[in-house]
Amino acid sequence: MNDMINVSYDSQIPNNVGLSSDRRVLKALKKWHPGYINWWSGTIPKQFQDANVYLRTAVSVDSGGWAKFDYVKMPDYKWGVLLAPQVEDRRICFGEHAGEKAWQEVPGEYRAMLRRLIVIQGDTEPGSVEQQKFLGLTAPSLYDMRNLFQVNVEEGRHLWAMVYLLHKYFGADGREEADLLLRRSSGSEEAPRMLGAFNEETPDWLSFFMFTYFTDRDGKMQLESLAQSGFDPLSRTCRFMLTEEAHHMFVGETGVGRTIQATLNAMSKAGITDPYDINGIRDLGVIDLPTIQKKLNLHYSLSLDLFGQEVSTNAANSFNAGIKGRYMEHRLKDDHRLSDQTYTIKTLEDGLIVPKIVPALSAINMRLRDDYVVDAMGGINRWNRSIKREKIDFTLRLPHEGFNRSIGLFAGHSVTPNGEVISKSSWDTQSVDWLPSSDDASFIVSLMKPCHEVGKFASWIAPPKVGINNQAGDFEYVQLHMA
Ligand code: BYC
Ligand code: FE
Ligand code: FE
Repeated sequence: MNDMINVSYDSQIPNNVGLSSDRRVLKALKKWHPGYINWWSGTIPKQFQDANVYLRTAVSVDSGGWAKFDYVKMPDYKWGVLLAPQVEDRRICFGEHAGEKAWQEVPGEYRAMLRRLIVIQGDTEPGSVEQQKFLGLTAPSLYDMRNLFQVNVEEGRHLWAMVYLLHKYFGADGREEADLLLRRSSGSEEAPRMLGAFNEETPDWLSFFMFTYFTDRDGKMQLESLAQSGFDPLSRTCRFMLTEEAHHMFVGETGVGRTIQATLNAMSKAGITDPYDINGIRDLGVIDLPTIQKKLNLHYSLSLDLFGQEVSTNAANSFNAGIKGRYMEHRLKDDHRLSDQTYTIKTLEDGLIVPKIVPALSAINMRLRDDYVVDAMGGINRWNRSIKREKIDFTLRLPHEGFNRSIGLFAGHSVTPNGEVISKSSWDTQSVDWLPSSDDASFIVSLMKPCHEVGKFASWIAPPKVGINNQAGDFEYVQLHMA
């Protein structure tokens, strides 16, 4: 059993899938590797490729201690193929195959469906690195710069994880898809990334924190539901990815939290109690809370789009097939087939938002999104507690699910953050109050001055409470100037 846990570094690609004895896949991955390094070097600016970054590397899949921290140059990072240990006699726990043995190979009838989901998952990972590629240049501290690069190398590893599945289980078309994953590019006209949110810009660090809070959390929910998959290698790889994902959301939650804290500290010092004294607050070199709310509105609504249509036959089919389950499927107490159950969604009828009862099977995407909203509330409540502690009269809120949507039942409609349906012309005049305006954007960008001095932080963000791997406050997380 131990060889399932220990990682083999005997070949170029650290792995616990016995790559060295799988000549065919090893060869395919070695062929793919230069293209990957080429993509990485072309994405992350050169000066950071040469820096020593204090990174964690996955060295085992043992839940007790899977990571090792050390200085690494990013192009030398060991992007490995790591799957959670195989569970003996694992059974499919939902859909029409419930109770059957999990598949170790791809069932022919589900090949296209599985490949599509793996490709979509794989496509988001490099997409996010591309979106974040210039942020190193304006990092508010070396601590934050290190966190950015940690997230980036792990998203790179998640791409490897999907590419491994494509090479191992999907033959020639899998190889072709793996190549295409390096060919598409975030925001590109000709070959954009597959899902909307991964073609948006991440122009500043507050966007990065909102992205890792809201969009990486979609990643968590999608990985959780793929971790339920009857296709065992997919399940195992997603389970291990989830251990890394937790840190990405930590970076997001604490990043937004520290931004709020710096604002509160500056307001208190200057004796400002009105959170809407925008100019007074901005003059202090911090981001006012209403603007933070607008950034939240934007990234939340973009992330809701990632759950797909509220009513989806794709989702029903992949649930029936045992390919993609619900969040925590194994803990749910029902028949796990949903043959005659219902689920309530919201829809628009005659300009009003009303509840609608639909077959539960068709509402799998909606259900996952509802679970996501609950999950996303935790951090919001903690941010609000810190605002309350300073006695500032302001509460951050998640906007209505219909706000600013491009996918699903609300796409093409104008819905306020409070859930009021309004005309297109009212939207056009009022949306500057709800989404970052170009003025907001240029103000935030004006704060994005690099702060690369050891132990120092930019004005707009408070230092973290604890260091990475318990390092002291003056730890040099990134060594930029090499002798
Ligand atoms: N943008 O029936 P529907 C992460 C398409 S994030 C553009 O609802 P389905 C990460 C859809 O493809 C997690 N197109 O589809 C986070 C379909 O097109 P076709 C990524 C969209 O399949 C941060 C059509 O509309 N993983 O890991 O039920 C950093 C009908 O839609 C969008 C996954 O998403 C969109 N937003 O649901 C790094 C898991 N939404 O095929 C990484 C795998 C829908 O009819 N993917 N469409 O031409 C899935 O499970 C599903 O594909 C989706 C969509 C949930 C995304
Ligand atoms: Fe990821
Ligand atoms: Fe992530």
